[in-house]
Amino acid sequence: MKNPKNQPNPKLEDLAKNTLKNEKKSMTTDQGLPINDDQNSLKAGDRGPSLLEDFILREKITHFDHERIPERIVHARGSGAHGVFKLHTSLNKYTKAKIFTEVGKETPVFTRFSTVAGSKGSTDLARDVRGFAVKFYTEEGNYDLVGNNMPVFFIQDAMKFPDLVHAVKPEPHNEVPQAASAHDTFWDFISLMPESMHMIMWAMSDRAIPRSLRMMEGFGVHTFRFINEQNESTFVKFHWKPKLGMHSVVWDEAQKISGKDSDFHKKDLWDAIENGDFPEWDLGVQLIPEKDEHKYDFDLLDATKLIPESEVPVQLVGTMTLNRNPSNFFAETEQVAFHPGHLVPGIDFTNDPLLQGRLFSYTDTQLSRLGSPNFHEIPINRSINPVRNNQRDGHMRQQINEGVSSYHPNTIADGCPFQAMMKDGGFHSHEERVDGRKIRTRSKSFMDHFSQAKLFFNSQTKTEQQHIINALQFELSKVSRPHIRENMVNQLTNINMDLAKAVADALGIAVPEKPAEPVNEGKPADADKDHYKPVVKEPKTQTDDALSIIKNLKNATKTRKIAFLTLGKHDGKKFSDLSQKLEKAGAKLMVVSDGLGTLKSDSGGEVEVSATLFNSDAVLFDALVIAGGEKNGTALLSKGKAKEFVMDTFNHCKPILILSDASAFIDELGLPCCKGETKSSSELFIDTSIDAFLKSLSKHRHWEREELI
Ligand code: HDE
Repeated sequence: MKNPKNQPNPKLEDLAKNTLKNEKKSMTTDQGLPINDDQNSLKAGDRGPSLLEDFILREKITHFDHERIPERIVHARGSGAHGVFKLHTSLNKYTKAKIFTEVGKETPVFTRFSTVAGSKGSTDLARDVRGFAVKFYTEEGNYDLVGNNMPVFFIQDAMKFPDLVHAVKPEPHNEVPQAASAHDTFWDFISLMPESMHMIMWAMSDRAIPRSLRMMEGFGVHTFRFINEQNESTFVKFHWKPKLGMHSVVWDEAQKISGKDSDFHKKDLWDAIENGDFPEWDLGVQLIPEKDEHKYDFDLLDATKLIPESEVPVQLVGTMTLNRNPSNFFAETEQVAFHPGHLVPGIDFTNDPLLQGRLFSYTDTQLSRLGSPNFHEIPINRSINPVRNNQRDGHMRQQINEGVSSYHPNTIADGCPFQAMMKDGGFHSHEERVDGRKIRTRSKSFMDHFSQAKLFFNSQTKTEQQHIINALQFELSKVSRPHIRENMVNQLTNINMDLAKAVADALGIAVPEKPAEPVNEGKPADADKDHYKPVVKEPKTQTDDALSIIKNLKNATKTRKIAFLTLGKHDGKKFSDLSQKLEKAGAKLMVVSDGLGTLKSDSGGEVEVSATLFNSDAVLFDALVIAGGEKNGTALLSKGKAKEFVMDTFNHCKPILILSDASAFIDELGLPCCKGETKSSSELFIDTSIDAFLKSLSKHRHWEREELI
């Protein structure tokens, strides 16, 4: 099914009004004057100087000169899509927000995924947190859930955000490295901030290198509040769970994809939507009654903590489907302005000091990025509930307010616009009781920095733990100042001694016998030392399976891309069997050869080549089929690129299917699993039947192969 691209989502006609199709009409200047010559500037004589009078040239060049707007300070690189959110379970006991109470209701959404550290043109496959921001266009106004693909954050208080971002961004003297945390300033900062340790476990895990934006979870991160009709509050954490399950790439693959196709995620999302494979996520909530605020061994206001799903299960309430690509990247994905403070009645904040700071930052940043307090009038940001207030004028104002009254109260306009009663949807902040001293400090309940880092590490499979170790080894090996590496290893000793030792060994440094005294420089100059002393303790829950990707594998083959590598005549019957079975499983078989065009099979049939060994690469596919036929085997062997293709697929633990007798080729490559063994024993890693191959495809990767590499 093709995406019905020109059908706007319900209630977004407003956006559509601003679109301009390429019609068969003449071009005009910005003033609507038809242009006769768009090729030549106005000159004094045919070889003479250009004339200042040329208003057409000046308008065109001036507009061009001003095409760029400042990129986002963080989350600059993004990919967006339109869709709908459909509720299947009412939460009306907890919230009056209509998006979460009216079962069956479809709310239009625009979702933007992003990396955090890199600039707008940086690679999609950076090891990084991913932004996961959803704008719900509700009848009660826009609601933005501006989250990430990891449920916790690096810091506890907004005050430290500029420091964190300065540390991870390219170093200021030479603007290096781009979109990478593997450098001194990042690890210098982190090694002094034990509160970052839990997030570091996530950021060094495979979550930071997703296979696809469609295959990652999303989280609201902070604890929010739901408010019901009785004005009762319930704490809530938001989760997005991808229907395709989670899937990540390996680090070597990520680095290669960054070179081969740095738009890998952007294109993957776009293509899936164009092909009608609409990505879907279930929205889940963890609900915590107000009375349980202090029940946990961590503070609900601390954004470096999650609530284990084993303690508070996630209840799924609805599904988001992304079903339409933007028509114009700049107009929609670039100009969309999210803000955690874009709320609807029934949802409110908590006093999480990270969230509180964000409530200031997002409007402020739009002012410099989009240039005007009228950024809400840009089509992608418009509320579908008409905007009526006494805010006026400013740069690029679109709305034409009629009448003479621009104040409230008034009699001249019959008191309009009037304030909405709460029963009619007027927003009313939750009346939380607050009294305290004016004080710049952090609650003592925020000082346990290691227990959830331990919980995360303990909850991973051996393979995933090894990936975390590998990531830390890689990152810290790029740090040039030895003391930073040592500081970091010392912090790691408080998470897990084996982890610290494995990292230290790779860095050639000694690891302390027992956990080192954790350093905390994230404290005021005159701080009471005991107050800020990190509490090192064991997590109450020892493991939580929800934290592992591998333990939550969904047998998903849908939208997987499989390379069919052939250079000679392939077995036509096997090819069609295979492509039919894969198609049934929702996967796509793509022929890779040494040139484009069509290839003949041994039975005379023809197949179209999708990619070549030179314009593509193994890292851009999920699995590999090596076509059979003796000639094919010899031909493959003669190509270094073909060998590299197979080796990479093998080393990245992806399923490989060898059709009939390409075995000479495999023997020659000397893949560890096959060396000196008979062909049949190699089945452990290389499947030989289509059904077995499909099964291994749904498992994503053969991690056991990593031990052989
Ligand atoms: Fe953001 N963040 N952030 N952030 N953030 C921005 O807003 C900020 C934080 C997140 O696709 C900026 O429009 C502060 C946590 C996403 O457009 C800026 C703090 C989480 C996006 C900003 C945080 C996020 C942003 C930059 C610490 C996960 C991209 C451009 C108090 C819950 C949204 C912009 C998009 C973007 C500030 C921490 C998520 C500068 C001050 C925690 C997904 O305003």
